[in-house]
Amino acid sequence: MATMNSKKLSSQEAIDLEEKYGAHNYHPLPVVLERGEGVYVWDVDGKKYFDFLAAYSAVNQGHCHPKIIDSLTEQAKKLTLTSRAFYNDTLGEYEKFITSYFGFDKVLPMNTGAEGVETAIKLARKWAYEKKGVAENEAVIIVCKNNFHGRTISIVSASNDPDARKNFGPFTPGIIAVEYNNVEALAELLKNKNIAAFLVEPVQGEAGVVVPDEGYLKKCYELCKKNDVLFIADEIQSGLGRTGKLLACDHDGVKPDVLILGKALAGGVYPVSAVLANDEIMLCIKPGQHGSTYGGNPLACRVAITALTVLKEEKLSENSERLGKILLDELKGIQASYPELIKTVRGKGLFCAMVIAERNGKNAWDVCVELSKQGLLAKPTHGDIIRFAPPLVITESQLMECVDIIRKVIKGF
Ligand code: IF1
Repeated sequence: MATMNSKKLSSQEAIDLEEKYGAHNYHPLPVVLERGEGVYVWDVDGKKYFDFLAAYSAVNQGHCHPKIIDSLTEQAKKLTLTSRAFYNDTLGEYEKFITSYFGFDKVLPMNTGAEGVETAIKLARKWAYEKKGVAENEAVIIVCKNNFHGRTISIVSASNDPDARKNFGPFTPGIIAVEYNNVEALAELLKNKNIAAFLVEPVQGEAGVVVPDEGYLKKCYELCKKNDVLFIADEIQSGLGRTGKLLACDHDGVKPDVLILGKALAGGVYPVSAVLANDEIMLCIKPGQHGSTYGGNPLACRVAITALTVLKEEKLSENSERLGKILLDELKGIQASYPELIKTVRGKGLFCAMVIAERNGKNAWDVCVELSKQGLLAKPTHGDIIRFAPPLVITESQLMECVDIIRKVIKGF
């Protein structure tokens, strides 16, 4: 009997395997992918799709970018992991590269986005006790309502999403929530002298690409500085060109005290996250107080250097800004033609979302299933929101092909 990894699986066989042997912690669209290149992915039957999710902004550079794959394979044949028990010839070079790329003194390398967020929370607490003088175990972190920062216990302790929290308690104390895009509400909470940090997504991704008012981030940053509170930007999804600037904070000219990166930091080929800060904050963590087996491994470093280089060389932030304007205009045009189906569209750069009104029992999921049949992959979030976030390497003509598919599917509803 042919083993599974030699016989070509049919879509249904692949789905059945996941159903039988995998945890049911996702509900994927019924599409089984086997290849990706640039803005395209192919399923096991050879059907070609535009990938308008880009692995939740992890493949901003496009699927299997040749330069990033070359860095991965070249380093993989040399040295993949030393652990941090020893030095190696790659980590220092990467640390120098990424800290000068974003303008910070130091970087703490981790693997997943959630680990990056957890690291930033630990840094903020350490700084609050050792630099701000908050009484031990009294430090408080302010997060925004409808945030998404990952799936660990401390991070879901900061969530107000019932699916993220139900029956995962008890929760981590010292975290309070403020309404997003509301400066006055933040000012009120900052009167508490035990606040260590304000943790914010410059554009809320999972909440459905919620773009705050112009100047919101700037005003929050100034309030944090006035109250000796760290401004922490979670740019894991909004960063690295996604909103049309290198960082979403750049739209407001804000330089965060702590910057968290992930996803496209490795162009979709490897889990790499990073926390950047200046010495006054970063040096609060001493040897042996934080770390990770794979954090900063040679493979991750080489891939991340190339992923960041590609971002700049191919001017992907600029492409995202230019084509994002076109995409938003086109989506607004479709909304104007079908106002009864499309409640609103919003976005920044190639980070857009469409809010679908349920009609004749059809919802955003049904729209996404039909989009997939027409060759465009997108995924609904929170039931009625469809996120449109293609790889930033997309061309204008490819974008217009996708707009035509979206218009055709919406018309069909
Ligand atoms: C899933 C969406 C969810 C993130 C921000 C930290 C993390 C993420 C702003 C954690 C991760 C991923 C996780 C993935 C689906 C996707 C996601 F927002 F992108 F759509 F879930 F909300 N900060 N977002 O967006 O990074 O630990 O995953 O590397 O969990 O289903 P991670």
